Order: sequence, then structure tokens, then C-alpha cells
Amino acid sequence: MTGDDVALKPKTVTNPKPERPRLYKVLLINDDFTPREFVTMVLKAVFRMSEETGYRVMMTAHKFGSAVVVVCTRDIAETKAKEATDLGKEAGFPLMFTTEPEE
Ligand code: TYC
Repeated sequence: MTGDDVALKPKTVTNPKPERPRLYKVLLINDDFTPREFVTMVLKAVFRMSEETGYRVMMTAHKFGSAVVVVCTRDIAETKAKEATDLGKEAGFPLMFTTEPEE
């Protein structure tokens, strides 16, 4: 037997498109203790925001309870959220950044 007579299964999926990686939001959560200036400083340091953008995002969380800081891959979102939360912890503040998948 040479194998020449084996019927090949027709290909059903031609060139499947590569899946786009799922995106995650980093959320800033309001609290009653972390000073506004400190929150703005963390947003500038970790998320490279300008003073104006950092202040605006901080005030959005302050008024509404939370604010979207950035949308990115899961890996980057989790690393940045931890880095920013740790800065608050080191300074003795309950500042919290969380991540969640985008719809
Ligand atoms: N609510 C805080 C205060 O009045 C400031 C603050 C804003 C804290 C946003 C956390 O995510 C936050 N000092």
C-alpha cells in the first residue's frame, strides 16, 4: 500500500482569522480616605496621564464611585492595577484599582 489512494478530508475552514485578544478595563474605585492629590499623582505616575487628565479621572471616581482608567490587554491591565494599588498601600491608603473584561 502506497497511501496514494487515501481520500483527503476536504478543508472546511480556510484561513481562520486570528482571534483578537480580549480587552480589560482598569477601574479606579473611590474611597473616603485617599487624598485627591495622591490619587492624581498615582494616575500620572503609573498611567502616564497629564495633571489635567489625572485630575479629571480622579474626580470622575470621586463623584460616581468608579472611573475607567484605561482599556488594554489582560496582562498589562493586571500589572498596572497592582502597581497603582501597591503605591496606595505603601503610603497607608486604601486606594484600589481593579480589572474587568470589556463587554
Ligand atoms: N474621595 C477621596 C477624598 O475625598 C478622593 C478619591 C478620589 C479617592 C478617587 C479615591 O478613587 C478615588 N479624599
